Amino acid sequence: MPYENLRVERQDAIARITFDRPKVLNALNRKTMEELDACLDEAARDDSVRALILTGAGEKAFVAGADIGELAQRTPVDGKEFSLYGQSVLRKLETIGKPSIAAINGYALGGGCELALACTLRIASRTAKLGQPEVKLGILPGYGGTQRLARLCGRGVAARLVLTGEIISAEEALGIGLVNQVVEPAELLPAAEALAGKILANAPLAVRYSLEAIDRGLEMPQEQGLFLEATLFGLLCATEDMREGTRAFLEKRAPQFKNR
Ligand code: CO8
Repeated sequence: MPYENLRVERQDAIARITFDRPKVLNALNRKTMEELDACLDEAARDDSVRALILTGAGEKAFVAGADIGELAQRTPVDGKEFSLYGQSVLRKLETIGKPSIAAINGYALGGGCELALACTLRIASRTAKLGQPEVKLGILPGYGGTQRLARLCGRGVAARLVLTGEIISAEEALGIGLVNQVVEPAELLPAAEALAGKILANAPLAVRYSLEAIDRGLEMPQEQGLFLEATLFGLLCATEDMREGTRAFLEKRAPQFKNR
């Protein structure tokens, strides 16, 4: 489906979603969130899509946040509604059952940083800048930033970035675990594709349930998370791909996974 503010391209099993409003540094307006919502539904339905890469159009920004022009008009009631809606779209991305990689090519601020946080993994260009500057606008990160940043990088890091609104470099983001890897700008998309390729070489159901165990497990006490892990482990023992993966190892050959 063609979108106004997103570009979606396919490369084999990878769908690349590019946020494409370069005049406003790819800021997220309502239309863009609705398009992302629809695009994720499409990706979820399409079994041939097995990984997502999210990036920004142009050289300057991944996504510079929610659209401040729209934000300025929010009332208390629709501000809450819009925050909940955006959270639900990012939760859809997080729980789609397919790994997503944020290829952060420039500014990832506010809602843009929160978008990256909802992805499974994050690779940044050396020139990228990240931060949660919402407090400078009199708001707080309303797309899950206070929750995901604290879970990913710890309470101290979240408090520092959210309360100061400070914008940090890709290298610093790497140091605090906010991104997984930093590469030269020209290497960003190839690195994201290579990372997706490494995941796609593995048994699809094993990848899917691993993601589920990590994501749902984080919401549970460890005892229950361990039980979930064992249950999903047992489920994978019933798959053809588990037989194939273990047999291929013992026969010293590459496995042929079938997503069954
Ligand atoms: N929204 C709308 N327009 C934007 C945004 C944005 N987030 N960011 C940049 N733009 C526009 C600028 O207004 C400018 O437009 P114009 O050319 O018409 O003047 C154009 O993009 C280029 O930007 P700059 O000229 O400012 O470029 P600089 O290189 O000087 O600066 C910065 C780049 C540092 C990225 C700067 O643009 C900036 O600070 N942008 C805003 C960053 C920000 O505060 N982001 C957080 C927004 S709040 C948020 O994301 C909340 C999420 C939760 C929402 C909850 C539910 C509603």
